[in-house]
Amino acid sequence: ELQYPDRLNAATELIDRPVHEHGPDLPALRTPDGETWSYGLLRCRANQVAQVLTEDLGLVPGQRVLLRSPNNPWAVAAWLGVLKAGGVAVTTMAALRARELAPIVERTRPSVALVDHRFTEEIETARNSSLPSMAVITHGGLGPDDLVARAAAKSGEFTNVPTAADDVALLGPTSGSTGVPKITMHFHRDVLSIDHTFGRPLLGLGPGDTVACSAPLAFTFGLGMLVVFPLRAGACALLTESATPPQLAELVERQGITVLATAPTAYKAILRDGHEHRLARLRIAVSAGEHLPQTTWEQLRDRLGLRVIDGIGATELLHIFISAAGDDIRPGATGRPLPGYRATILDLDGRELGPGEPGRLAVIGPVGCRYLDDPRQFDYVVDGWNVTGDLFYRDGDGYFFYQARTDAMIVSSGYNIGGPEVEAAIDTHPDVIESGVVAKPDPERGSIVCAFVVLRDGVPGDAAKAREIQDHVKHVLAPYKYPREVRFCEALPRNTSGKLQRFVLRRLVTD
Ligand code: 3SK
Repeated sequence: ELQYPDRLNAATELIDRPVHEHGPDLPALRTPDGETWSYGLLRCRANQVAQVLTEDLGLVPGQRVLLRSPNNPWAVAAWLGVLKAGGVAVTTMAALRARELAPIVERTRPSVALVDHRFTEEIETARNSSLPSMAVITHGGLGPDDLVARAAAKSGEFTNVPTAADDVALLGPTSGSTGVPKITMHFHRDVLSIDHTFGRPLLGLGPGDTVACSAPLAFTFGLGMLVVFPLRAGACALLTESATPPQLAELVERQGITVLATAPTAYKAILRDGHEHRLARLRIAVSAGEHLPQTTWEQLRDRLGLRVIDGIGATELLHIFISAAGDDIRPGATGRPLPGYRATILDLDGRELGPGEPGRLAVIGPVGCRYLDDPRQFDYVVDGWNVTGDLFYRDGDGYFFYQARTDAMIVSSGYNIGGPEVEAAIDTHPDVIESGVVAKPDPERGSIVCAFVVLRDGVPGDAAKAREIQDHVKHVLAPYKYPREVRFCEALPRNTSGKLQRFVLRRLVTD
């Protein structure tokens, strides 16, 4: 059982305490082009952000601040500054379009948005349609109103708001299998508890480590790996705005990375292209976001002696809750629950199933699953147990084995993509009558988004039309959600009450 004091501000533990313990000069953040922020500089910038929020923008504790940026040092300073000011960070991925941002803005009602200056257009569109009163402040731009200029005018000293351990620190939107985002709520103590359950025991980071992770900070996998775990340990994080698998491998070699965290797709691509020698000096490799095939794990072990820490996590529970590491590895299994977590397998009526019987994975632990004002809370959280959309079975020794998703969520290269959301985007194309979207198994990406599309009479379903539909989706939604395969058909399979029979489409893509 983890005990925290009643008054707890996670930012105090993540940046003020490390400066106090290790001094201000240790490197905290680095970028591939050579920028380095020490712990002292990061603390100063975070304090300045907190001052700008409270003094210039009138933020009061409990108000929400939307964050939108690729991974860079100002994004980390903004996140820490919000927590220091007692605000609630609403994290959004830079790739999201106005159509995806608008429901998040509407549901979370932030007073302020701190946005990388290259990513303002879509958030301004969402603001104008959903919450005109939200102030949009850029960072990294040149104007006098930019956060960087405003921060420079502040002293860099700030007394953190003494939030309660159970005050909300973070609102993390999930993709939602129905296309309507659910907004998960996490407390200050939750942010620290993932370090107790995963960071410290499994990574054992220290000031000599530099961590690289391909996940965005807005995905809690990235937040844990690049902010919470390294800062708590006095380690350094390499922040990359984007990196393909070969670029990631090169960075690992060139930047002396000791810990790498990415999705199985990247490990597979690195192995396929023969770049694995670039990972030779890694101390630890972590894989999450999707199922890691046993062959990929074995190839990394055989070629490099690297025993990848595989894990499954969820935005709902902030980070990884089942993992395999060290010698506690059973081939083919995702692993066992981390200390502090319990997991079980349920049938459709919520009854517990025995070893070998596949069913829905349910998890309970120190991080509770809470959705912001959402009746789906009662479907997904039962007696404190988070009932996931993953089909697993367990063996007699308590190892959990992944089988499939149980809902319309598609997990591709570690990204969660709601099938109905992609269908809705395709259906806005003027030549489309309707569409059905399913996951197609893919050796590289785990799954790809495959769309079955019914076109208007007389419109030819050829390669040019498929490309046009793909470009249309990339324009309407975050580009990673586009259907990599488009198949045209006369009609979609529906049951007698008109419901789309996705299982028929799934059969077509797996046969
Ligand atoms: O998808 C996952 O496995 C994951 C891992 C860590 C944190 C969050 C998530 C969703």
